[in-house]
Amino acid sequence: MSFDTISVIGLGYVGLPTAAAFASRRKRVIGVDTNQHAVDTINRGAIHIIEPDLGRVVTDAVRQGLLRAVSQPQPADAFLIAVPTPFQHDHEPDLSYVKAAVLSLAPVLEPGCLVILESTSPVGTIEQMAGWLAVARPDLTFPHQAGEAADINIAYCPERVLPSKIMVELIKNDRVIGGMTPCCSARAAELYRIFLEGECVVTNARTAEMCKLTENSFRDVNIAFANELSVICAEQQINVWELIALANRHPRVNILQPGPGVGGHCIAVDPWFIVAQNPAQARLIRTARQINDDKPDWVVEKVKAAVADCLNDSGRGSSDVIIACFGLAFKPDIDDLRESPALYVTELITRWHRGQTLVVEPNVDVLPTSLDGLVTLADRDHALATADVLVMLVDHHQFRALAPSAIRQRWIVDTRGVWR
Ligand code: SAJ
Repeated sequence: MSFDTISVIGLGYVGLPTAAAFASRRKRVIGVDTNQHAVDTINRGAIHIIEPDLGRVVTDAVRQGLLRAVSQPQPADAFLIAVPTPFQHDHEPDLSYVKAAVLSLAPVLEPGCLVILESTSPVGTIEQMAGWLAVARPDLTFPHQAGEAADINIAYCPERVLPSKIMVELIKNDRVIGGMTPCCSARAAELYRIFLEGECVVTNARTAEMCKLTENSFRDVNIAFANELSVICAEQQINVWELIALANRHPRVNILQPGPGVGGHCIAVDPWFIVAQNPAQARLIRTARQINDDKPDWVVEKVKAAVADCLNDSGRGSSDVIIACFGLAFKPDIDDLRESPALYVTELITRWHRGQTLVVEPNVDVLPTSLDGLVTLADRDHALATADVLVMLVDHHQFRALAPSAIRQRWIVDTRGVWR
């Protein structure tokens, strides 16, 4: 069965670009989202998220009648699920969005349909998903029941795109395809080849699920190594960025960069899925998570020490000291504040600092509610002219571009090595 109509469930940072990519290859695409604002915005040909090049592709697709958004699934030849998989308070994965998406599409499934899960998920989710569908649709057969002869094909094909480069990475990156049977994998590969320039690499569903978790855990562990080095180097009065640059001259050493912690909704979350399923074995992965999660508190201690020095030297009262925090986003040159260590550090500062706190974040116009009334959104030059203590949290290009002569402050906590 060919793929004339493709449905993407979840129109966020992954689902909407994927829907747009299929539509740009002249496929009919039905996007589904429970967020009515997202549905209305997309149907106007606009986008509700910030991502380079996405707006143009969505506008074209909607104008040509190839992409439309709805709030309930409709019949299609293939369904791709790209909904969030956060964790709960105990770090256990929360599959409620995946389950809701699966159950919402069950009524419109027909023999020959392909169902793909793209959301980052713990090992075994695809088998669980097939079980939910089998209960919802006893009139159809699924791969765990009928193997290659099943009415419905199911595969796990994780997304791997980097926010801010999604429209390029979606097309160019290789795609791991984990079908429940070889036939499921073959059909999933056929679907992605509609827009994919990278390779489709076929494996089984469990390996594909673990592969996604492994990629993000690898990065988390490596960032933890850099963050641990930064704490050690502070004790030893060594510049960690110089140290890493020197060590990376070795042909087999490639250390990542320390920062105020690890943010976003992927790298700070996904390793916990491995830990939750393998608590006794995942020792390094858990420790890396803890090292990265502890880093914001360490940064706040450095800010407290800088303010104490400033008070000693200037003889002023603590309420006269102005702190300026540079950056709130979870990484450079984006507006996404989810799980942002920079935001967390700023929140912690406002809990003890008695003086004014300025925030410079060129990518947002409105402060998050957690900072409402506690800080002042300031422009870069005003903050540099008035603040006593500078806290560099996110190396946005506007901050990297600053000449050293623009910075007169003596008290600087630079978590990104920009103003070293
Ligand atoms: N970070 C550092 N030091 C570094 C690199 C990153 O502190 O050297 C921090 C960033 O500042 C940020 C966090 O790590 O707070 C995560 O940023 P990131 O750029 O490493 O990754 P994400 O979360 O934007 O996207 C990741 C990507 N995964 C990998 O690179 C293995 C992306 O390909 C995935 O598709 C995405 O997670 C996802 O959706 O899972």
